[in-house]
Amino acid sequence: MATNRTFTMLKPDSLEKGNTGAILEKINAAGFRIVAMKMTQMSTKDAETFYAVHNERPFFRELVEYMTRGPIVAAILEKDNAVEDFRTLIGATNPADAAEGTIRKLYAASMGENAVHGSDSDENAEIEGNFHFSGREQF
Ligand code: RTP
Ligand code: MG
Repeated sequence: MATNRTFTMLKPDSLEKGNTGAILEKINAAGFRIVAMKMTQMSTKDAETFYAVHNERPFFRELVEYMTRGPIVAAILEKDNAVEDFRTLIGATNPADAAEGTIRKLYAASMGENAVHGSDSDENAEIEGNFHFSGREQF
């Protein structure tokens, strides 16, 4: 995968609240091209694997419960400087700290339920995109 790609998930709270369309519109308006997308639900094992880097953290079980409780929308996005620009678009992990107009400021309830995921490096974008999508699902 090219390094001008990032990976995102619209987390279960976004789908529960009916915010899927509004969030995708923000992503589109910010100039990201969707190169893979699907609605899916992570199993406990999926979430434990995806978030393995956090498995010693006190919030790990809560995070796995949250991410598995309902469907998500997973997508790979393409744009120049995709990883950094997408992190800017979504805002800080804690919506209380997120800048005005960011997706988390607009749509996230709390640090634990923060609406969207964005990869934190080109390397992780590739790993995470390949976790959810086969090669022939990436356009
Ligand atoms: P993400 O990976 O989802 O894009 O979020 P992030 O980089 O901004 O934050 P990260 O440190 O990677 O944490 C991953 C997710 O774990 C949940 N979390 N809960 N209750 C808490 O203190 C806490 N801290 C983190 C959030 O859902 C966060 O997005
Ligand atoms: Mg992260």
